[in-house]
Amino acid sequence: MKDIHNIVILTGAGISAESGIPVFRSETGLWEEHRVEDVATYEGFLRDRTLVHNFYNGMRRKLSGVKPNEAHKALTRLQNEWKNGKVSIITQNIDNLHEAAGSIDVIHMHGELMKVSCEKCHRVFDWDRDSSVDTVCPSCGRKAIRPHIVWFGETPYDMDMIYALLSEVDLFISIGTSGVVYPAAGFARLAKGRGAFNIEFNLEQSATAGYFDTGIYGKAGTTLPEFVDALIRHGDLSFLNESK
Ligand code: BV8
Repeated sequence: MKDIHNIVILTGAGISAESGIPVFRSETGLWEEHRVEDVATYEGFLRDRTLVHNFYNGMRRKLSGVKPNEAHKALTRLQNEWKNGKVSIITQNIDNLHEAAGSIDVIHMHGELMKVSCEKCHRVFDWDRDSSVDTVCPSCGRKAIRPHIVWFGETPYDMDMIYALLSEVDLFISIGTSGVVYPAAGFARLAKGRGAFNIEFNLEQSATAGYFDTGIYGKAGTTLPEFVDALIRHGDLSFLNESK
């Protein structure tokens, strides 16, 4: 089993499920009663800005009552206690539960619910209240505020940094993602190409399970803390063989 130094973690909606935030892909295929193309594309925003502002206002209001769960806290422990290299967290989630659990330098590749940006001056602002078509940009004064969210067809944030992290990863861990949305779903293949050991934590096999050396299936709030504490204790993955 190879030496483990740099760890890269990718999280999806599944890590926040036990905190009470609904995941994206459910049986209805709807997303909080809306069609994805109406609320998660720029075209949808152009068609009905008020609908989209209110969609995210509703999510943002709910976030104030949501707490990080044991899976988020386990990643913070790993960041604090892993001494053999870097522990980087890349999330597809727009909630702030990694930060609320104490994790640092979290890369929000699909944006953040608690931020808005200006379509004119492109500045980004912390935002904990509702936004609308009448919201005035605190910097340039124009009514051009939008949710700071990456919609389908838009370029995810910090991709250069993400590719740099994946070029020197020894252990790639994916948690709570269905492996459907790219480019995030392609990270396991990139890590594998770098020679990393890949592990997925999910309820069931993701669409990209084939790029993982092993999967640990079950609720991340239970499976992840056990794994993280064993990894910190051993400093490597030898315990995985023992548990087989
Ligand atoms: C881009 C913001 C170019 C909104 C989101 C055809 C084929 C392939 C790709 C494409 C294609 N056509 C277009 C594309 C590209 C497209 C894409 O991938 N489409 C898919 C749908 C086919 N991607 C894009 O447009 C992206 N941009 O490609 O730009 C580019 C490329 C490279 C470099 C530069 C530029 C932009 C995508 C971003 C879209 N915005 N969100 C918002 O959040 O409000 S994506 C949305 O889906 C969320 O961000 C979410 O995080 C993400 C992924 O979903 P998951 O997190 O995986 O959630 P899901 O519900 O699917 O799964 C949850 C999983 O958790 C399940 O597996 C479940 O089993 C598990 N689970 C549940 N409970 C638990 C659990 N696991 C453990 N414990 C539990 N308790």
